Amino acid sequence: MSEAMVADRASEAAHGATQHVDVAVVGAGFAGLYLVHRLRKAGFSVVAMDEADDVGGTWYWNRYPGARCDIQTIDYSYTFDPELERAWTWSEKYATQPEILRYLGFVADRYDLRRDIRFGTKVTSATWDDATERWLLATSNGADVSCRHYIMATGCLSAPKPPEIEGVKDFKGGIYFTSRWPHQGVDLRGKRVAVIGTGSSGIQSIPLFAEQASHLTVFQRTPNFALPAHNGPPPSDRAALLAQDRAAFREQGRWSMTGVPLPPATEFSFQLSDAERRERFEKLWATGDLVGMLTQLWADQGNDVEANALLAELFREKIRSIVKDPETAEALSPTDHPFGSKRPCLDTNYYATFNRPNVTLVNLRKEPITAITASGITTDKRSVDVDVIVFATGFDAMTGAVKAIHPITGRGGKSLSDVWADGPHTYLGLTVSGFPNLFLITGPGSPSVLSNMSVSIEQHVDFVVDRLTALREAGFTTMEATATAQAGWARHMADCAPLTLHRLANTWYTGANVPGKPQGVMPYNGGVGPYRSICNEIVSQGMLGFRLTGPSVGAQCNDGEIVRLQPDVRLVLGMLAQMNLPPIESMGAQGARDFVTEFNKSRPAGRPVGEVKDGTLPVADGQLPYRLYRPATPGPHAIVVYFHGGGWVLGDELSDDPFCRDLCRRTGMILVSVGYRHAPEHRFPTAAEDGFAATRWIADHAIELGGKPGPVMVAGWSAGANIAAVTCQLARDRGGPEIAGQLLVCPVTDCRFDRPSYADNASGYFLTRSLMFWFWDIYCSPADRTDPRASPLRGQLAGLPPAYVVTCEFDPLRDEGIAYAEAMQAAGVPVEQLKARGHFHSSFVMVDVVITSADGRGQMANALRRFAGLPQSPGQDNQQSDRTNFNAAAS
Ligand code: N01
Repeated sequence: MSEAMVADRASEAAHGATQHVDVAVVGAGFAGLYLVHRLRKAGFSVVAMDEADDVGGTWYWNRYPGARCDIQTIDYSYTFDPELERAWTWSEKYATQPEILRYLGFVADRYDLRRDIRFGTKVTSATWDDATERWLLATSNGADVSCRHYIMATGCLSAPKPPEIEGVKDFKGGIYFTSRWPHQGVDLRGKRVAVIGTGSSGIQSIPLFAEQASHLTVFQRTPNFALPAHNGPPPSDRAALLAQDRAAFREQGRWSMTGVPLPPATEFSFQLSDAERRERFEKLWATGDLVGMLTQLWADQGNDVEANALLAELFREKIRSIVKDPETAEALSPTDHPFGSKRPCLDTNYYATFNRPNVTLVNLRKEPITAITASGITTDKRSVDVDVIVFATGFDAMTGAVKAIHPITGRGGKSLSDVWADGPHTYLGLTVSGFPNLFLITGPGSPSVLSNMSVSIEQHVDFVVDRLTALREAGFTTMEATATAQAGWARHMADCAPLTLHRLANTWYTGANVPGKPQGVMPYNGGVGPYRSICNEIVSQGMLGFRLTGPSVGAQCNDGEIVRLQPDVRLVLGMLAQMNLPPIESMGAQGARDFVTEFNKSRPAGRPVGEVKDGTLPVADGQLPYRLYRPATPGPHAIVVYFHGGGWVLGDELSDDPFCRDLCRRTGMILVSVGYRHAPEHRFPTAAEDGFAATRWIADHAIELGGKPGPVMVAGWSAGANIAAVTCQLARDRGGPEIAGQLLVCPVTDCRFDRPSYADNASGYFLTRSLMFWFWDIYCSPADRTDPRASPLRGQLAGLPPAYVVTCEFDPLRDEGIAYAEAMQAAGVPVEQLKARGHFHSSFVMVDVVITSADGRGQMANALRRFAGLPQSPGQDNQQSDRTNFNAAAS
């Protein structure tokens, strides 16, 4: 932009005439600065506004003693310009607030950004004008602004939360908020100081307050997990990695789950001994790496309550070893939330501070604050007189940062506050249906605060500026998320919930810290890399979910949902696609078997059960191997006879090992996985007859196997479910054994291939139509296929045992599974169905890989227990019950 234009704009602002720009930005922090830089480079006229007197955003306001970042500064930096990276060197592993502020000032100077920023200026309202297709902004200082696009770079933690305690105004001493710390600092020497709040701000500042105050009283409602930062110079190993290949290092961060290039742990908690787990923990404790502690101990630490409880206990041990007074140590030990579900803190001497004679901890769980008085703070057990109260009570996070700033009125006079009355609704955390040309940088529904913010900010800014540029080139003037896309994103966010334990804590992530705020996990927990790939896919699919309009080009709307798969299924399928495997059917039977054996070696080992025992059982013309899984609980147990998947050609009694272990643990029953014989060596009806014979033998030898005598259950997956279904028909017709119930997971039930699921899911979901053709060809000649022992849907269905039928949306076998369930029901068989949305054929057997299928396996386990006449197992049926499991694991 020419100097003359800048001068014009400045004079417009000064004289109160409306300032016309292409893009207006609120905020001059990390996001706002990069926006101004990129928009300008792309040729847009831009103005940014910030209430503060200078750049910095959150780092301008949060100047309390001890304020630092908690992502290593090597990662918490801009990466868009290698020259900038070379021009700035951080002095510490976790930089202090003054250094970060200096960095942002340096960036502003380097790119001459301040000339397009109006400081000391608040936007007081924003209104969309349909006629001009522009946003009109009223400001607190100088000219109003008219802009085509309006971008909120307001940060996630910029609206401080009120203290919500009676009597604050009566207090005669000094009151300070960590989030609005006076620029000139506060002299606490010799003062009696109270701090309310023990989140990151409290935990960082308390040790420094304690060094100055004559006495410090810490009022703690919820103890938090804190890890020593061990601050110092940036670690040489990571600096060397960066120096070695800066571009690769940064790219790895962009595609990682957290925005930090650290490989996640691959071994599971149950694969490590106590000593190994402790060693890993001690190493990270000594390193002081928060992201490492959150991701690198064991693979299930972030999504499994029991695995997480092991880690939480190691933290509590540390607290007990540092804090001398046992009662104080206990009060400081978090037990009400899993580690990582609330933002853990990085500290310097936090726990040791409570050994100082001038520091007292007041546990508000035992003695709540009743009031703030003229002289101090009163709980229901004591009054503490103080000279200063520091509120480290946090923020109205994510939505407060957008809503609290000013009224935003979109299309048709709709207010954003009304639209968000029951919680934030967004598409990608970036746009809101009904609010054209409005963008939220790192808004609710994007990885934002669950990631390295600098990486997420750059990704959002790049996405927005690239889209605005493409829009301009194509002649479009508006861009708006559709209602369908937005609803789909909400569903995808809900689908992501089981991937982490954030839903189990009452935190600012969920809105629970603000009384009356609607609750739900607000940031996207599906990972930075996956989120980036979704954004890219939106573009490659012609701006899926956006309506674009322009005066000369009309309207374009490619409506739809961007992610219909479960989030982890999407990742698994993406990885399989990247492997570029030849079709399994091209490998030949033995080649395919070898492939499956090799492939299974890389999956997570199954979880421990009481006992695993191999044996053989007789059938008419030979012996079949089996593997028995016994629960750790005292027997005798009910027995489930299990048939593995593999299209009657592949697999064996070990090939569904993790699934069998999981069902054994969840049901508390014995699983006997049968090694029935395969085609082409043994074609139809060998597998079917083996299944029946094995079930009869197992039922007859239940007591020998340590099981309960009486009816057994049968279960199977895919072709194994076909055998289970056939076994139930044969047992009914051949005088037993008695079967109490059948669990059929993605069963093959018919030899017809013209149901819609065969067309819908013909390829791309691992089990393909052509693979099914191949299986059928190897197993069974066309003439035999209508035999109910091959196609149980064609058999008599009355009088079969109760069934639980599981089908997956993205599976060629979906419709025949549903058809079998419906036909059995029509024949009077009690049937329950689980139609698994977003899942594929292998979802339920990929234990500890497809995390979102765990809930379904819990439901299957409860179905088996119902068949056996056993009470329902608590904590199996839905995610809510994770709370119950968490409480059990924590106690
Ligand atoms: O705020 P918080 P914060 N009576 O909400 C307590 C980032 N950050 O400013 O947990 C009594 O975490 C509240 O108790 P409870 C970081 O992402 C980063 O500390 O609601 N107590 C809690 O203990 C962080 O997570 C850094 O029961 C009351 C505390 O106040 C986020 O900002 C540094 C209360 C608030 O903790 C927010 O951190 C600082 C009441 N009425 C912040 N109301 C870095 O290191 C609230 N509390 C980068």
